[in-house]
Amino acid sequence: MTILIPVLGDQLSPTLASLCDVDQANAVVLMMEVWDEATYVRHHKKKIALIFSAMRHFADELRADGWTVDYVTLDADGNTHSFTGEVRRAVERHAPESIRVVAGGEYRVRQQQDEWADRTGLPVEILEDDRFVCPLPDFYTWAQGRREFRMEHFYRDMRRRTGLLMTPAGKPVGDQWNFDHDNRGTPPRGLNYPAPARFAPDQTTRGVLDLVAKRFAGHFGDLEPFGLPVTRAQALEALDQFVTTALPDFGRYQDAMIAGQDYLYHSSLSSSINLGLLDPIEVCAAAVAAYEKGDAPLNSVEGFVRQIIGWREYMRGMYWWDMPKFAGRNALKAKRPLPDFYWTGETEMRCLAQSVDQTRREAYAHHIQRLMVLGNFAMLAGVDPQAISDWFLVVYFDAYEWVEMPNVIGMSQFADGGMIASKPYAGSGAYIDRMSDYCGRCRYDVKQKTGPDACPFNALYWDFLARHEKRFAGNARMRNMYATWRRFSPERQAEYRASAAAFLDTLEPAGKGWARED
Ligand code: FAD
Ligand code: DLZ
Ligand code: SF4
Repeated sequence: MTILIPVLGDQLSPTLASLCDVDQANAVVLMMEVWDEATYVRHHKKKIALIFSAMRHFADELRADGWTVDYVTLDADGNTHSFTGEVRRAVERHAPESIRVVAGGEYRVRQQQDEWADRTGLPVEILEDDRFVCPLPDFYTWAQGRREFRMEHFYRDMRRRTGLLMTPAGKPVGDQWNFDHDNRGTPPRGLNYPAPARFAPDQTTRGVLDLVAKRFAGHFGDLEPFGLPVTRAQALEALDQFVTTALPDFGRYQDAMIAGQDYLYHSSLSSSINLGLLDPIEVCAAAVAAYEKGDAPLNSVEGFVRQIIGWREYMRGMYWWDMPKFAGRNALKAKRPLPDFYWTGETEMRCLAQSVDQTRREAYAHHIQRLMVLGNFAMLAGVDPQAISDWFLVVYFDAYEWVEMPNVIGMSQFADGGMIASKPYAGSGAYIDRMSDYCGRCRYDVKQKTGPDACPFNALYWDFLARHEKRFAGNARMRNMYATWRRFSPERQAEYRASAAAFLDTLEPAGKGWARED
């Protein structure tokens, strides 16, 4: 009774549901490098190398554990380029009686899995992905009938469900659910910033780097140097290093941005968590253990745990709750093409140039760079949400549609009309200046409001509010901003709008073919 177990590229967990309670002797694990997945958007070179290298290492580990693994490399003879084609070929090779697979993380992949029974003539068991804290049916129960969704309410349920940072009496540790107000610090100059753990490529990774250099030369981003964790052992080492060196200050400096400091106190563990190398609960437990030993303060640990069992789970739930409609949402009717500098980094706006450059080198930018620089600019400029969503999906090493899309379409662009966030994350130059050291050496003056030398974020911010006054003026959280706008004289308002229009006119649209094949 042979059973075929396809394991997808982001399912690299030894405890994966499809690998549990199976007789190894009668099972074949199928892993596939497929062209369609590497090119449906033209992912950053480093991201493809990360996924292929982690897949190859995971296959070796399964073999060492006694599994039979059929691993199809990208350039294997006869590779059909698609999951479904490879599953059919594997059925011909192994003549299994059934197929067992964990549900794909992305809507597109899940639709393909639904066709496998018809396409192979075999029974296909699709298992719930239990590597998340909140099973999807529970999320739907939570969401059903709510007039509005708020992460904070959901997060409290997740704290109760996991028991993380809860007292035996069922109260939040520290008598507060959320310590975000302590998390707005700017690091003093000259700190010794911690660096995340990085690893020299071994022979397997070298092979993948050669393959990616050859086959994906035209994709965005630098392939080397490459040092991301590609095995569970490396990911555990990176977790340990983060907890010891960066977690204590994670909370305080969570929103800060410093030129040349790519990671600051962030963990960069999203690549490992999203691949399945680390379990989200074990990551949170390591942070909570540091708090309990007195090695990290509560504001840092609570903030970190909230990102994982709060935001990460909430985003996944919202994606599945609203797909496929979510992908096409455009509540603000934005239609500007993506500016070219998102790919080239060629802009005199230093905050954007720095963030794009770092993204090109590392396939990484931290949350505030993504939200308040790269995302904020696109929303203020009225960029088509699908175009900016494609960009985010291409460029980050942790980007899979289930987490990228709600963060971009929802949180950063407000294209979902407020399902995910209660107000748009819009900020002027003053916000970026407060949270970063970018402005000091920028060609634009952050203090000037209009004119050719003024920071473009300033006029764009007011222009955005003016464009969407009807929608947002009644929003209690935006009332003060609209009160300020209305206090400006009509001439001043016109100056802001003209300054924004003049700047928008200078934007070059991106060349074709960066994100998707033409
Ligand atoms: P840390 O700051 O160290 O946070 C710890 C962990 O919390 C992360 O590793 C991640 O697993 C989780 N986390 C934090 N914030 C979020 C969030 N908003 N949603 C989901 N998980 C979160 N995250 C992705 O994993 N993939 C994406 O494609 C992605 N795209 C984003 C796009 C935009 C516009 C924005 C605003 C955010 C996006 N995020 C995405 C969320 C967040 O920015 C990244 O998870 C984070 O920057 C990863 O870096 P880190 O591991 O150093 O995070
Ligand atoms: C992102 C990605 C890439 C680049 N390549 C592969 C691949 O060759 N094989 C694979 O199994 N998965 C890959 N992935 C991840 C998928 O696109 C997709 O996100 C997951 O399969 C969803 O569970
Ligand atoms: Fe960015 Fe404006 Fe600051 Fe320049 S002045 S770095 S454009 S926020």
